Amino acid sequence: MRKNLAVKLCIIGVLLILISCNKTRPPYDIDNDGYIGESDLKLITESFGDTCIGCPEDVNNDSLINSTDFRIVVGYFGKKTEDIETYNND
Ligand SMILES: [Ca+2]
Ligand SMILES: [Ca+2]
Repeated sequence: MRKNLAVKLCIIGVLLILISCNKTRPPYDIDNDGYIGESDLKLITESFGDTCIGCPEDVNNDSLINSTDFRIVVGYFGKKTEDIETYNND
């Protein structure tokens, strides 16, 4: 009986982990603080002109940190990530 309960709790735990792992921050919340603001723009400015694969400052994922990334973040400036939309890893 206890073994069945443990198995059920384990399955529920795995499902909760899978659901929570499928949601990620929006790419324009660079510092992942839940808010699109000055700190995100500052991070882009500090890396402006750099080439980088997988860097959070490369918002549009083209391996270059430039004005395109800056404009995308400016477009969401002042918003909370929870108010924008939910992103999936798919
Ligand atoms: Ca932020
Ligand atoms: Ca870019």
